[in-house]
Amino acid sequence: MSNHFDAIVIGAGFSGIYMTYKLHQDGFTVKTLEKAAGVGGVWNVARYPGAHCDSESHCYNFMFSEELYRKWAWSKRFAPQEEILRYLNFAADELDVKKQMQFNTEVSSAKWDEEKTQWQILTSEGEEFTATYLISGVGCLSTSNIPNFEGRDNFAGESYHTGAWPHTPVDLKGKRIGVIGTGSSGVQSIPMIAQEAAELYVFQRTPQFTSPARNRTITEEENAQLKADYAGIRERIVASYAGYPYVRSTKSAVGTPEEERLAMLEATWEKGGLSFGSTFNDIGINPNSNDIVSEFIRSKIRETVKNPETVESLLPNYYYTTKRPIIDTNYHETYNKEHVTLIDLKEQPIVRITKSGIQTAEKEYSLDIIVYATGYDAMTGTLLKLNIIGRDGVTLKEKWADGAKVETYLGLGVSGFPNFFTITGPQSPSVLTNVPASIEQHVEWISDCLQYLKMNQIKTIEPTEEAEQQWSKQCMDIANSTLYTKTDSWYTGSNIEGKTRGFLIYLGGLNSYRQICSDIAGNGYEGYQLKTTEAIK
Ligand code: N01
Repeated sequence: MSNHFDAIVIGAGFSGIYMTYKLHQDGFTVKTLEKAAGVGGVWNVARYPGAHCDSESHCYNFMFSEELYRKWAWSKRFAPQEEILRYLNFAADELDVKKQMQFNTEVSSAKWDEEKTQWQILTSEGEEFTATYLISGVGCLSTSNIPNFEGRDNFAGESYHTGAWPHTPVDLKGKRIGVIGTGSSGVQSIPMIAQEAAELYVFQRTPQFTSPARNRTITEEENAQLKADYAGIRERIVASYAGYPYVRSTKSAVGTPEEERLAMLEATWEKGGLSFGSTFNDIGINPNSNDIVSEFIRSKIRETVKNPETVESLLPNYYYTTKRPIIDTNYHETYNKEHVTLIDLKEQPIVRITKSGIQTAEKEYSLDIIVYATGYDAMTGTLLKLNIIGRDGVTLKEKWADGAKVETYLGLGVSGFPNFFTITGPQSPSVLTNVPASIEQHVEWISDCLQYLKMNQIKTIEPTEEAEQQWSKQCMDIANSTLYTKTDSWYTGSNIEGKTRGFLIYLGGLNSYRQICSDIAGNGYEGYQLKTTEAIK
């Protein structure tokens, strides 16, 4: 059997499933390679206790097919991991894409062959594939980050990373458990772990802003309404700034009188979900507006947490939303439990991991289990691990100089890497949107592009360096006009030791981005070099 395909897709999450389907529908031969044993991407591996999505379930799914949308009903406002994984299996089966997928297959390198104008893809298992197009669907948050604590391997108990949780049950009952990290994964898992643990120690470096999820069951009646409103929801998603079917606030926090402002904040707090962060339209750009909302959340934390010392340590002091906003269920309430202790790493940093637990500057905490909720090498980590080698033998790692200068065109392609596409790549709106909405836009744009190339007998497509530099500058200029770049976070890469600080997300809005991408395509793929077979000869 030939191992040559029109396209090799890497990853079988939301991106890989839809890309595979589109390519197959459009008559391209496609093979999708997935490291894990099944579809699901991050939802197949981040199985930690309490793992839920923070986008509302009715819009955290494929919207391109009304039939698919109508066939699936979510049980909860915010779906748990296992239900999302079931959904992705359902979608892959309905779209009949598993036949094109090969699981348990990790890409170890992909090299551009200039002479044959194709990619040569090798897997860890020693298989070789060739393909005209290489399409990455590896996601932005799929390479776990475990900080290099001294003595990490000496721990005699069990340790787990939230993003690589075992597929078999982990017995937490009656155990002494330490959780390091209080981002989304920590905040979701801590209340659940507390229900099982005999003693729970939370090792917190930075206190986080979180607002209530207020998760609940979706009634049959609501589901029927959501199904009936398919066209409306889709239209609102497509028109929206962030890929959600909600109308953006038009009110400024500083510009709204105090009484009205408080009432608005109370109302969105009660409503729950990520829309709390959008109560006003200037939280992300105006420090004074941000302070108002930040102080409102701090007041809620003060009201909730009883221990005065603990509460002080839990009060965040960065600009709200400049770290990924978190929604929670009983997170701060958990610190009122007798057996839960917060360890403020600003006061007593971790010195090392010992055989029996975690040694801080003050004392050793004896533990049976350590949970690393320490996040991901986001945006570029997984792409770089693929060992992609472009024209003239230049690797993506060299091109991006170990993160010093990550430049892409639209977050969709990289100069020097012909016929290579990245779904929700760095410098696209990606993680600052409802990600499936961004994925659909990218997959459809790539599909249209490949059809255009086929129709016009174009052999290779590649961004020009100039277009790439301009796009990267535009991304950075927009980011610098906001408060996002003022905080250390995985958005800026500062969570990874040695990674150069930047900001690899296009913040101009998914709606504007859609327009830019479609104008570029409409202008014959402006900013790209297109070469026909004749030109290559
Ligand atoms: O990771 P994070 P995450 N010593 O990077 C701490 C998505 N997601 O897995 O803030 C001590 O946010 C670090 O501290 P600090 C979502 O987009 C979505 O929680 O850097 N602590 C921080 O507290 C999310 O944003 C969902 O000072 C260390 C934590 O570890 C993204 O994934 C659910 C440390 C890491 O937080 C990542 O979330 C889960 C060290 N050396 C995830 N290094 C939903 O849909 C790091 N930390 C709801």
